[in-house]
Amino acid sequence: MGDQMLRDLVSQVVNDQIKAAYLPVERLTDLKADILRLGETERLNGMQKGIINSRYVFDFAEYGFVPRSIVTVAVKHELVGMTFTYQGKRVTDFYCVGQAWVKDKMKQIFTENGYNFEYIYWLPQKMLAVSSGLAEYGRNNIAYIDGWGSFFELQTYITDAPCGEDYSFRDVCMMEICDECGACIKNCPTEAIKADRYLIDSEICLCYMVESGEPFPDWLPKSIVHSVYGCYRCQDVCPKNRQVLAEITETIDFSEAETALFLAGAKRSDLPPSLVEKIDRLGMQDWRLETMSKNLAAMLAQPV
Ligand code: B12
Repeated sequence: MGDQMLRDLVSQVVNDQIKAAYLPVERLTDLKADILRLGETERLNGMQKGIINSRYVFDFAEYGFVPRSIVTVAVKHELVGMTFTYQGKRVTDFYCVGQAWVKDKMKQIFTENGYNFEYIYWLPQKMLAVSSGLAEYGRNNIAYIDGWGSFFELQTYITDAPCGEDYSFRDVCMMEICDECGACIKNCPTEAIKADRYLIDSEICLCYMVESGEPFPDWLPKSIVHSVYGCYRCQDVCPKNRQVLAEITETIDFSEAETALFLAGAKRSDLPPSLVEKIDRLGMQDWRLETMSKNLAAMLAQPV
């Protein structure tokens, strides 16, 4: 009865853009052991040690209920092209648009049925997605779903709704195609993806520098910055993403005046309504606007 109930509740949000998988919370203990073992057997950088030892949540006491299941949800990204024009130059990019309503809707459904339900970002999301059968790792250390490529958000929740026995759990695995391909390794602009290990060197991954509010480090050639949002170099050469990237149909053009506002570091409250409408279409969060200026400046400084 219980496990059917959990599935029924989650199925209210599942559609062709949203997939879900479930695990009993005890399975997280198995994953935790694997993760902590990593700390002993792998050369982890400071970021990875910090995540494994201090960020990942394995103790749920603060949530005020005893969780019985973990629900992992994958929400397909809609890819929307963007162009920025400034002083005669035009640079292109794209944005991964999410579906902001999913988290609130899930919480509402579970709460209305008498269960506790909490979203937790700091769970090992890719590992949960892969071990529950929702996704597979790619060589670039992000997760892939057949037909969606790597363009989706992972969401992880705990609930006291029981999971039952009808779930799948497997060892983490990488897509077979990655054994021979190596395209992401070759195309990584900072050589963060290593041929001899599945973990990337996350501290030199361009995304990290692009997403950070800090100025670019001196060693980083600004000419490799190509996105206001992160880095796509390992994803845009991936054969598993070819189809999804070919399907981009909508593009939002930011005019000279709008691009100038971004370059000046304007906050949301400084933007005219027509521009707010565009960034809301993309679901661009405020912290993205904070890093926009430095990233756009680097993109626009490149020769045409
Ligand atoms: C820190 C972080 C980053 C860092 C470091 C990423 C990294 N790959 O190391 C930076 C800032 C660089 C980053 C970049 C990006 N990120 Co990020 N990031 C995270 C975050 C917060 C934690 C991931 C992490 O570093 N965990 C610690 C490490 C040690 O764990 P791990 O990488 O999973 O490694 C495990 C495996 O190696 C596994 N393992 C053990 N044995 C074996 C054996 C085999 C064979 C394999 C394959 C694995 C394996 O055990 C390890 C421990 O869990 C997650 C959210 C979350 N809560 O999980 C999002 C997340 C992974 N990021 C996400 C995204 C979208 C991105 C970007 C694509 C954003 C962008 N467009 O620029 C890029 C992709 C860059 C890349 N190639 O990874 C998504 C990924 C969705 C997906 N399709 O997988 C996530 C899940 C956020 C979300 N909620 O959607 N990210």
